[in-house]
Amino acid sequence: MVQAVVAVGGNVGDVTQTLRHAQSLIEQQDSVDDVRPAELFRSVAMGADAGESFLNSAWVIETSLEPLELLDLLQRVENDLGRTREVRWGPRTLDLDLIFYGDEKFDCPRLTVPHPHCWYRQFVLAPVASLVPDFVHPVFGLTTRQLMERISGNELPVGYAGDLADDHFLTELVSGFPRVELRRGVQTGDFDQPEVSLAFWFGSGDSKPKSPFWLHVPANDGPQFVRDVLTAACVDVEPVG
Ligand code: A4P
Ligand code: MG
Repeated sequence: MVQAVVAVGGNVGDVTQTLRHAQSLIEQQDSVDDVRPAELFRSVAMGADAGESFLNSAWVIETSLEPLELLDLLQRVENDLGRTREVRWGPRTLDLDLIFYGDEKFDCPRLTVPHPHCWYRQFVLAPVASLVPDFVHPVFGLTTRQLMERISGNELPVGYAGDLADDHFLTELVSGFPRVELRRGVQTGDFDQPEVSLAFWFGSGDSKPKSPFWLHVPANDGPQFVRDVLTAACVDVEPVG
């Protein structure tokens, strides 16, 4: 048996009910021993077309399924419970993302584990850290609680660099995010210090520093990408009482 961690959420219909239903479908599988859910959190939607606010939570699943078999199961349950895929990051009844599969690292076209975007998203980290606070992220070497603390303090230090980095553009953009403290000219090694929580690389992906905390900003959708990451990192999620 492996302990897998799944981030769950939705923003269409009765999400609490959909999540309960999804959990029961997973629990019915012979290959699943146990599903342990976190409490629910409400979060501002990340993504220009994402719609209303989300309810997010997480599950710890004890399973004998291999990683791709588990992904198949999660996608089957998403589809059975009315998930459609018209818009990337669009509104959804149910999203089930595999965050951790034990402490394995896995990368193929259909599946990357640990989930490559989990580390800057409060709507993933808050429920995951409430379930498995001492679990160590296999790539970052930090516990889920430490990852949550990195982005949820009073200030969020954000670095940026790269040959296309534009000070004016970033200063304007982050003005909507009061917790952000901009640090320019950041170097890869700065991530070994606690001074920078996340950093954007503007320019070719080939020249991007290798540290996993760097986010490569896509040339065609830069402003929206930065806004989405900052929304996920800085806008606090609220437990639903
Ligand atoms: N895939 C690769 N790795 C994984 C993984 N670890 N877990 C592939 C799950 N799927 C993985 O996903 C697209 C493809 O990613 C799949 O075919 C799978 O093979 P999808 O579920 O079909 O589409 P998606 O959900 O739109 O994409 P994705 O990347 O899962 O979106 P995100 O990153 O989950 O963003 N705002 C708030 N507040 N709360 C949210 O939960 N979620 C999203 C979706 C946007 N805004 C949100 C929230
Ligand atoms: Mg998904």
